[in-house]
Amino acid sequence: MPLKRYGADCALIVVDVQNSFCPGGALAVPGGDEVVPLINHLSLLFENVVLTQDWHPAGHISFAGSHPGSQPFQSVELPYGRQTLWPEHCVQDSVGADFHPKLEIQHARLIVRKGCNPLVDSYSAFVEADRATRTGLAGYLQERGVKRLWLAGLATDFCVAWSAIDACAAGFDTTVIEDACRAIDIDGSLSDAWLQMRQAGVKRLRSDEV
Ligand code: VGL
Ligand code: ZN
Repeated sequence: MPLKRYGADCALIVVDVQNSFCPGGALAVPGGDEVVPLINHLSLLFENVVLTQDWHPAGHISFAGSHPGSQPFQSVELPYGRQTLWPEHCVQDSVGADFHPKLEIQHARLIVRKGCNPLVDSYSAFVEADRATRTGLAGYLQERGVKRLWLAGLATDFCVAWSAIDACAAGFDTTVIEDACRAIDIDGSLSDAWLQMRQAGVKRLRSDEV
């Protein structure tokens, strides 16, 4: 294998590049598929790549259809806090949950599936929305000596942002590659997310600076 620019103490986390979040999908992020060639290219710089996969059971609590009388993109109060309701997306074993067919990262080491608890969502690849249940990703990375993370994928203002903020909180030096992400952007969620990421200590780079 040729020497990678980013070695054993670095990892690229590729967040939720799945059909449901790409044009034609149930929760399509505008331009979601545009990140695929760039992420394929970036992945070649990294010895360690982790993929995340939103992976909900049918009838998941984050689906508007699970809350009679409600509509997608509304928010509701749940036992663990406020939850935005979404169209049904990334149902386990469905085409929507598959990775985009052009995503090509044969050397990815680990796939983290999240949002598997029917009663708790998980935007973050590290900690579920109850803010207590951990996915094990931080432990995996720490055991392997990874100290620096770069994030790319979908959506900037939800799963990328929450994962990046939790990565910082877990002690990783964390950078989001902004043009390798696309956002949902509802009610100012994108500018809020960048503000919260900055306050948490997340760095922001363009892919040509990586
Ligand atoms: C996501 C909304 C619901 C994401 C996942 O990947 O950003 N957004 N589930
Ligand atoms: Zn989801």
